[in-house]
Amino acid sequence: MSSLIDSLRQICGAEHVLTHDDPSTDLSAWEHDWRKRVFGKALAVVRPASTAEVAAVVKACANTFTSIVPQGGNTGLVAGSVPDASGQQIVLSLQRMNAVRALDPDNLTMTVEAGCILHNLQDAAEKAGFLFPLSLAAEGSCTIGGNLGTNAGGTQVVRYGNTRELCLGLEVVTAHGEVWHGLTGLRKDNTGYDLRHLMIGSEGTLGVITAATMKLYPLPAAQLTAWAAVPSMEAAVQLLGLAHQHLGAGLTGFEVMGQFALSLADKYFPNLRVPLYKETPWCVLLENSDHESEAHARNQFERLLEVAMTAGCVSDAVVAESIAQAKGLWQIRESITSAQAQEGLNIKHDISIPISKIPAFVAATDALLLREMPGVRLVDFGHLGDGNLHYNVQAPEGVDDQIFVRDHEDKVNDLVFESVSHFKGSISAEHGVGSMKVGKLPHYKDPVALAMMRSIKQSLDPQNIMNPGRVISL
Ligand code: FAD
Ligand code: 2HG
Ligand code: ZN
Repeated sequence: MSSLIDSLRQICGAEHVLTHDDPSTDLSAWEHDWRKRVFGKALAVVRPASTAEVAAVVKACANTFTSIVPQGGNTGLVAGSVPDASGQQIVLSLQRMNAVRALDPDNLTMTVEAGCILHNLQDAAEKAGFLFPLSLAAEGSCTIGGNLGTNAGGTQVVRYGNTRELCLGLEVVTAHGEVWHGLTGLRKDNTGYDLRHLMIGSEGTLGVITAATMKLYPLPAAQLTAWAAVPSMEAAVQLLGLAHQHLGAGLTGFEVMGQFALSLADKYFPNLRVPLYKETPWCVLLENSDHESEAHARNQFERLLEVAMTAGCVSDAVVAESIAQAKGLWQIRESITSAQAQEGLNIKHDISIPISKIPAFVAATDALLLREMPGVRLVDFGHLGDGNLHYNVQAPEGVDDQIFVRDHEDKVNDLVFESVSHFKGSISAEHGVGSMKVGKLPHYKDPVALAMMRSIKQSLDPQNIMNPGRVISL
């Protein structure tokens, strides 16, 4: 192996190939996942600075049958970006590849390297007078390469789609170390299979994304945020329908949050002052982006809330009066993951269900879990506008969280996934499969689809060196 490490050092520079041989180097940040569920051991952490270096690293690994775990910001929630415990896998960190290569205002695109932090891309777009709409709570540390690798969703999908919908072209290093130059920036291209869509969401199992051409949008003239108390999940779905009807393409966010999820935000972030949640089972956060004016947006919002209150699907509501207030409301929504982690280890699900079936799914699954495991606490929240719920399960009050997760994770997953399957949903709407759901996929994915996935993996990565054991087991 030392000859591989020597080659990697020649390719990237010795200071960018970190190993355990040097006792003063701490690799742990690259070796465990964000939630600290998985602690692996890397053969080396390799930090290339260019596409040519990535290609040379992959070639060197292919020559020695060494497997590669691509890593961006390491904020993934399914343990797909950290090495296993063997000490034989290299972590390929894209963090040094963080340049915005070009911004084309007439084509409404920017071409960026995979290691760019999402928040920096939002900033770069805004400085040029545009909106890059991908937005998620991890945006301060996740990278666009990771967003593409997982086809991340976030809070603006209801209007702009997932990362997939925002991507026009890719540059990819294949499992053989060749470079596919696919940064076309074209909105139409029907010259055969769309390999871009194969790579997006493949979680590092088919190749390494080194750069991407992403869509930009005009900045809206005004963005208004409202917070509504709703009496039931049925009412939240009814409000979504009204919001589509009244706001049209202006509806850029529609998030639902259950009372217990908000109580955790209140408990751990009291300065955020969570409104209206104590007297209602659910609250909804809505965003209206308007290309006319703030007054127009406010009028639309007020009319929507008036109609919703008359229909009985909103019991109370506030519309943010300032940008600071709007940011504060979004901060509450985005603090839930962290608040839940502070409450203790929990069992996460990022499921999707046809929106019309979500009320029945929640009622049935809540009842099932509470019957099977009395006292479990359900932290339900998420992107109702996309039919995507974070249906998270926390230990009963007073029960040790680590022991609860150890003893109940499998059973909870089975109960939730069976219910998802009954309601014709998906066991992962946005976080992906990683290593945490790989064993579940054969039960919930169409067998023909799974077989096609397997043959694609075998044909593009015959040595199975790209993030093996993630997404699909061979
Ligand atoms: P990593 O965690 O480093 O990697 C994720 C996967 O992508 C791994 O399988 C990795 O091998 C692969 N990968 C990384 N870079 C590349 C590359 N260049 N080429 C090929 N494969 C690559 N996710 C959502 O979808 N929506 C949310 O709203 C959301 N909110 C979050 C909030 C918090 C607080 C946290 C901690 C996470 C959240 N996530 C969310 C999950 C996570 O942020 C996303 O999955 C994100 O896209 C991961 O980006 P990353 O750069 O951290 O990728
Ligand atoms: C979000 O929507 C993320 O905030 C994280 O997808 C969800 O913590 C979670 O379960
Ligand atoms: Zn989410």
